[in-house]
Amino acid sequence: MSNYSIIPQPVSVQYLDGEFKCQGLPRIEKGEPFQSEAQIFIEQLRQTWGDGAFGDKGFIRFEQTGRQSAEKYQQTEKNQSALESYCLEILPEGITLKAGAEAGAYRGLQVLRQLFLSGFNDGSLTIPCGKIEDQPRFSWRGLMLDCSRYFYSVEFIKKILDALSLQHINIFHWHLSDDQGWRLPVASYPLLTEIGSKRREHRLSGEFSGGFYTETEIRDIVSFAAERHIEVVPEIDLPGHASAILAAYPGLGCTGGPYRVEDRFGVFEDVLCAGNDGIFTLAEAVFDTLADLFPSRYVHIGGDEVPFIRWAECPKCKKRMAELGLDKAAQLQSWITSRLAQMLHKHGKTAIGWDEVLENTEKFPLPADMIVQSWRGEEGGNKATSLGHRVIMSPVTNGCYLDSRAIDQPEELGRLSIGTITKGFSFDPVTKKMDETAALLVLGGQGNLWSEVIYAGKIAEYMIFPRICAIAEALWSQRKSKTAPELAEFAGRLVVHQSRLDKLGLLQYRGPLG
Ligand code: TNX
Repeated sequence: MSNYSIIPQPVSVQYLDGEFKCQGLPRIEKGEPFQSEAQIFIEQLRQTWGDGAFGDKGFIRFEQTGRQSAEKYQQTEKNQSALESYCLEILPEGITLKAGAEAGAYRGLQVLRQLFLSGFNDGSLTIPCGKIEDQPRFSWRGLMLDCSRYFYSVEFIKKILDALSLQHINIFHWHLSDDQGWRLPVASYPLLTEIGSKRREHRLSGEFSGGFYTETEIRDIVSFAAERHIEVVPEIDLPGHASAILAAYPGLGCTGGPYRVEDRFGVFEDVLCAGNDGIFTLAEAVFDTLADLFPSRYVHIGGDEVPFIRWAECPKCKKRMAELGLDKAAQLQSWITSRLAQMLHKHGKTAIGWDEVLENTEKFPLPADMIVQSWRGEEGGNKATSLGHRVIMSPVTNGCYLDSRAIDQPEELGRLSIGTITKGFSFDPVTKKMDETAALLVLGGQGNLWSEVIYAGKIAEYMIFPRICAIAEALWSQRKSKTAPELAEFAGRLVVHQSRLDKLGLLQYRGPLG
């Protein structure tokens, strides 16, 4: 190893003379601070190399520099990046990790894990000496995993979360409902999981398949993620993409059904009936459950791809429109969005919605604190920030859609569009149209993996890795210029990094960067 080849690129890397060398993996200092982070780090090393790999020499020491309390930095997301800053000093006599807070210690340890993954060979560790100082550009660096179109096991989700944290991904956006399956147990609505979690699977000759996560499993995932300083943001998609809800409770639709948990993919005309108060009773029960299970400050309420045709023809929806003084059925969506956001306020949560929530808001403007996730391009982000909303950028046009093909070849896995590694590397969540004020409203961005054709976890790995590495670099690294030599430099680091990901047992795309 002649250079570190860290992904995402740290703020500053300074090489020093000499090497840190030891037989076996180095021992780690016991005692405060950062014990929980150290413990996870040891488990990660053990996972890769087994118990026998630890030697009795070498040393990693932790230092806490001027404690940064989360409370102090809570006011703005920008300042939160200070909580994730760290400094690593690698000298011949030992390694020192300095951080002000636990999150920073974890990020620093993941960089060390990267250096171990490439520097530990044949039972001995060699790392060039140097000093790394680092902190993130954005506080929101996410991956969305669609667990509705296909259901993934708890073990698989943990594997992915652990691997994501190697590149400092800190948000797991968990898509828990869609037309093809409902994954959240809600005590007062048992049919959501009894009926809504299973669908016909044509790949298995029409057998019913699916599943849901139990409360215990959800808490397990949330705490597994929290130990890795990843926040889990649940999404329940309302009022569209709701076939699974309607199959369970047909009275919540405009026509009364019959409905089925969809076994096809696309956008369906049957959505929750805007004239039926029962949809808010259901939402309240869902939000109660989410508030109990997820400590996150945020709940994603979806809002994408809602056809208005049923509302336009439904007597109950027409009555609602008249009561509210609306001129078109589409405006019912913004009414629903603002009610849901207010309901979440009572739980102390902030709503996030896909960029469609910006539309038809003439009568019911979006609640000021609502966060918009731009996906159809950058326009949603531009418009939302111009209205003063915070945004999460994950435009399909900029390499953020991991269900797209990594290269434009018919043999490649994926669908709908092309999302190359180069595009992900070049992605900047702050668009050219945003001024300085708008830029301050950009929390960060995400890679999104929709799973219509991702029927196995192994395929999901291939779609996520290594594209998420390019996206993580775009979200963490301070560098905004993405010229050809910079891409070539990234490509060099990526070769080294992919061999690390191999050691974690991940199936990866290895074709052209595009
Ligand atoms: C659009 S992105 C959707 C999803 C699909 C995806 C396929 C978004 C908010 N909605 O329902 O799975 O396209 O790329």
